[in-house]
Amino acid sequence: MTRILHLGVGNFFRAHQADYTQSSPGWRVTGVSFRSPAIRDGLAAQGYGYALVIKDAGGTRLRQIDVIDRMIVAAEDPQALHTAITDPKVAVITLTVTEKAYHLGPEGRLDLNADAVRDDLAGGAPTPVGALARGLAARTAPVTVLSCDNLADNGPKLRAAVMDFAAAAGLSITAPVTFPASMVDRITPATTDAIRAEASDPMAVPTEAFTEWVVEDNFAAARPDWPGVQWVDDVAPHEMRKLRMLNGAHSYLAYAGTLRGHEFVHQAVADPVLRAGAYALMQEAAETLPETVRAQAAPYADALLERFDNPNLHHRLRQIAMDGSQKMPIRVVATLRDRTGTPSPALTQAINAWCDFVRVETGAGRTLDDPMAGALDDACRGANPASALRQIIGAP
Ligand code: CS2
Repeated sequence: MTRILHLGVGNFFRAHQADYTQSSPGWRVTGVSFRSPAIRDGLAAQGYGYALVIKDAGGTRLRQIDVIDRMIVAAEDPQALHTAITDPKVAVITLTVTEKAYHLGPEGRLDLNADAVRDDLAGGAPTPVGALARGLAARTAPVTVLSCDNLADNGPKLRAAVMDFAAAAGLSITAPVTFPASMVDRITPATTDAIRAEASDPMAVPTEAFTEWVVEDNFAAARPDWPGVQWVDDVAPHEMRKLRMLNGAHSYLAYAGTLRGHEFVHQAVADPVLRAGAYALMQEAAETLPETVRAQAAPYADALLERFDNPNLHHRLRQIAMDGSQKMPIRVVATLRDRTGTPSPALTQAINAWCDFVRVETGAGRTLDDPMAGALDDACRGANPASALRQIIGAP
């Protein structure tokens, strides 16, 4: 059996990469949580299997996933994580640790001053990047490290972060390692009690029927035969299409929708003002895409609206609203910058919606679910909140 080591066993991994691996005989997965034992405990109590609750407008289908057979909680047992990264039976290391866990500075390099990174360098709790740097430095067998997070150029960015950590820690990585880029897509809400009851499974994961995975074909060792994956030389155009159109529109709907009193994506996108705003944002984004994917943009926008309309998924706007300081630069600001000199009312409106959301939340005394909550709060208390907030996300 060849192994995948997956860092960050949240709902998204369990709905997406684990589902593809379920249909790839010969591969098993070791899952890693960094801090909380909750997912390990929940999965271990039922032999690591769980139900995917797949919902589209037509109804619900259950699919049992049982590719995970071991879990490590890094905070409890950092040595077990280190040993797993060095294990020659592990041919692929995948990651879904969210944007903020890369600790990237504005230049796309590792922020060596981030608290978690400093702590890790000083021998404290392992971060994903630090654990990879240390483990890869101790490894000899070839391995592929595959980022599955919503970042542009996720592979090269992860590689840069790992190399920066290794340099700062005085480590050298000599094993053949590649860091292909990938674009992942499947809308996956948080699990609710209703979902657990529906599947009679406390660890069930709700998701949509649609799924997409585009992967750079640059593997250093064995490559799973994941069915349905599009293997390409250059992921960037696909990543831009998805981040700027899907995630950009999602973030707009999350902020503007919450401000207009909606709770779920399907409700926000049924609001004519927001539907028009989301569609216009997708069109502005489409105009920035490379020629190779331009023709796909119009049908893609229509398909996205249909996916957002899914009345059975109950995707909470507040889930998408999390970590706006990390998401807005990639999903909205980068698009706006590429359009400098061209009017971009929909993208501008999305930035205004985020600023208004942050101001309303902090004004109401609610702590933002964002790694920059402190700085955002300070910005709101200053003399010119709108400009201070825009500065934080690098908006023009
Ligand atoms: C969402 C994404 O929470 C969010 O920020 O925009 O998780 C989105 O659902 C996925 O990227 C879809 O593939």
